Amino acid sequence: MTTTPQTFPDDFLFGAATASYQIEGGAREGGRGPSIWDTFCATPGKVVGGDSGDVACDHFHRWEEDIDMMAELGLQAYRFSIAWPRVQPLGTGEFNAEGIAFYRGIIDRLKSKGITPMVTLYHWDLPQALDDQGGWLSRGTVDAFAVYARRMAEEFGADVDMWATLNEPWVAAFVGYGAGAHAPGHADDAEALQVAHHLNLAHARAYRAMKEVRGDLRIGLVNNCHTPRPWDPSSEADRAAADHIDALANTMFHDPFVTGEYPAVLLPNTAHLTDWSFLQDGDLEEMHGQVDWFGVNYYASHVVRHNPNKGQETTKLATLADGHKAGANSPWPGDEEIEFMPPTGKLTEMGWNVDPSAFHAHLIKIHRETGKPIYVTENGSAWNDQIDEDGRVRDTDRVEYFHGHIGAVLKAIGEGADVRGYMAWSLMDNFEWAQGYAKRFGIVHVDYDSLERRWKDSAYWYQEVLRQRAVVPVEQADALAATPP
Ligand code: PNW
Repeated sequence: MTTTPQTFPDDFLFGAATASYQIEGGAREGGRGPSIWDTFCATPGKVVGGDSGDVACDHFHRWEEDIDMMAELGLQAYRFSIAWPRVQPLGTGEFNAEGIAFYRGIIDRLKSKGITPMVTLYHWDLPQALDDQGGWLSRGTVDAFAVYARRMAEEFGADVDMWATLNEPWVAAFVGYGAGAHAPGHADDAEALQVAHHLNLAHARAYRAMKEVRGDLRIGLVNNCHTPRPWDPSSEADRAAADHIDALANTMFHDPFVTGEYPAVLLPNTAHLTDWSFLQDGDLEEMHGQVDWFGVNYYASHVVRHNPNKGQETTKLATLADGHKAGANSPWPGDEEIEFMPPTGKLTEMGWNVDPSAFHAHLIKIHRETGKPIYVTENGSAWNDQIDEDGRVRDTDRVEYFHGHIGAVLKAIGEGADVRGYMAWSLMDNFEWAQGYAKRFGIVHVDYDSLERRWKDSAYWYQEVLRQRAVVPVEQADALAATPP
């Protein structure tokens, strides 16, 4: 019999997360080179509203006040990413001193406020020059990434302990090269599988390179998770469908680092799409054991079933259910007979469901399957936020979402899962990739004309969570926001 504790452990880290391309702007300043997202955004029809990260939240110019705001919120940690093309414009060769100085400033200011930096090396903004040479399809990019990672450890390793190599390789590979809904916009199942493998190899080589600089860096890999449950648990075919999605979404991005193997179903289930000749002798050995912790990004849950008659309509549903544009290409190689059931219940602006119990189950699963420390590196939701006449953003839906999900983390900890931190997605509204600025995930509202930041009710509520280190009741949000401390 386990009971859920009342408060979070003393060493549990509460914070918030962002990513470089989503907040920085300054796309052509400070010597930054172009990235695949600059190119993708400039391609008509790829991003809602033709939006781009050219200005975004203008964090490039406002980072000092943004960090002051983090301190006011009471964040203990801040997860952000380094834009590779800002520190190494072409992805190979010369590093850019101005870009390195920008992140040096951020890290120093965070530390001066007692905020622990958690640095992600790759949150999807690949230098365009590398894409011109094949991007993640090429092993040249894998090796370039390790060189970049080593240099970042040399520059910042004395001040930053917590590092994540890649953010969500599933999205980078299967949405970027499979569904074509993210940069670089390829739509090819075989390519997507090759890229997924190369990303895993890139993590392993970066891990080793950084450990050579400082052996006690804590280096993790951040995975988004899908929680595919079989529609009919008594159906073997539905269970196999769920296993296939679990292999692509989750286990292929942690098993190699834990057991040195890919999940058993992965190669047979995709053999009709690729011969896997990109998986070379020694690759899995290189990956084995090369991780200190896993990041879990959780948003929503999924139910899948086997459906041999799946037609165009359900393919559309499958992609829509994951928030992607309806289109011919799915981000799930080998899903010819797998159908994602439409989400039910209250849906967020992304069309995603709200399911804290699946989050709890996933934390337990990752704990059991990997035995590694876990950090929740992203969790949050997009809603149709409105500024009221009195200037408040009463984002009660977001408070409820956080309440349920932070509660799920505490429950998992009570049951023995080694969860050591929680980063809310996101610190502020920002560029939501293919959805442009239309979807708002922030606890802080951003006015994209004035670039003014305004705390939503959820920010005041989260501030109180951090103060009490407990799951503050939803009902208190209104009073907390009405009379800020
Ligand atoms: C994550 N899916 O992206 C990213 O890490 C963030 O940059 C992003 O803003 C956030 O989640 C909200 O979308 C995802 O299709 C994109 O399952 C797509 C999926 C999951 C996460």
